[in-house]
Amino acid sequence: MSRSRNAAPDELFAAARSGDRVALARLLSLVERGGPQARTVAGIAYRSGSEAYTVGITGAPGAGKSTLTDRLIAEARSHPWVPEAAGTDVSPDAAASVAVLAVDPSSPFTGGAILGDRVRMQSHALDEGVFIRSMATRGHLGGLTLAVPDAVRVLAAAGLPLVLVETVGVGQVEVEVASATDTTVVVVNPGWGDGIQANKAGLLEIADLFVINKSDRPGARETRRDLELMLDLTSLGDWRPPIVDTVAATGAGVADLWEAIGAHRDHLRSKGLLAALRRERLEREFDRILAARVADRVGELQRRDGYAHIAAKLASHDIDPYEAADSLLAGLEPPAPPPAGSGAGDGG
Ligand SMILES: Nc1nc2c(ncn2[C@@H]2O[C@H](COP(=O)(O)OP(=O)(O)OP(=O)(O)O)[C@@H](O)[C@H]2O)c(=O)[nH]1
Ligand SMILES: [Mg+2]
Repeated sequence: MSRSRNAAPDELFAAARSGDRVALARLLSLVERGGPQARTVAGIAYRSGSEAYTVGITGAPGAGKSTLTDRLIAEARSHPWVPEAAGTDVSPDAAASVAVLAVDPSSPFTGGAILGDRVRMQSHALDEGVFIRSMATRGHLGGLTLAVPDAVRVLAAAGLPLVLVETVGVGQVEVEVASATDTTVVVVNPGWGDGIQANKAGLLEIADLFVINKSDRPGARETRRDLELMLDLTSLGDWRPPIVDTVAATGAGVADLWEAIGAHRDHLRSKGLLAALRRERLEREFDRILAARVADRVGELQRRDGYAHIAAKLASHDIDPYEAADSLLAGLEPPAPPPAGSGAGDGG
């Protein structure tokens, strides 16, 4: 156990692939913490080329996401999928495992909500094939929107074929995290206007599937009607998000939900859409990293001595704000290439 404390990342990966959960937890902690070690770990995971199928579960606080996730774990364990591409050194146990990432973008530290999530998923505490991990923002550049894909790739590289990502809340970051999955499940509750709230929060656009959880309460039919109406008004591709009624508290409807998730996965796979979707996602991730890097560089420029000089010239009306920005940004540009014939070229 204490062995993983000082182990190098590739040793940790080897251990994680053979089923060592302490090693896996350590890898995820490294990713979450950010910094050079996170980069090393994320790099190894990325280059392994391993992919896990990801299912995002999102919706308003208290909608029943964790209870539902707990039920989905049971479904996934009793009807495991064939892994996409587990490595040869992955133990069979790992290949039939399920990982859960409980993500709370709103709280910088592991707080009450996540503790509650853990409690709600306690029924799998003794199942070696279930790996539950909560994630909050730490030092990761670009926050959780970037840390979650890294974490997913670490899980995939460890041989886990399926990752359920529960995100708490309905803000922009949550929507981004939740939609960065292969299948996105949006959970709503019965009651007047819940479907409309989901629409307002931007959840309608990201949903591959709707769940009306707590259908034991009145209003489920009206909520379904609202959602259908809104879907009618949305321009959809060749996938119309199905709406599944569940009572996560009892497990009713959860088998249908698992089936619907599988149907969406089959749809993506059969049309070659899955590869395209992942590629698009990767490009977005690249753009985000780029934007975060540039923002870092801008901050750096603002802290330089030259900044005060430019600001002073701006204040005395010697330069206008655009010129001020341009002269600061000039520091971002790469050094000019050597003039032709200087001998520093590629020879020839
Ligand atoms: N009546 C009823 N209650 C439910 C159902 N599913 C969950 N609950 C209850 O709803 C409450 C919230 O459930 P959670 O699973 O924690 O909801 P959540 O969406 O994960 O909540 P946050 O993570 O805090 O956003 C709990 O008290 C559950 O027992 C259901 O189908 N019917
Ligand atoms: Mg929860």
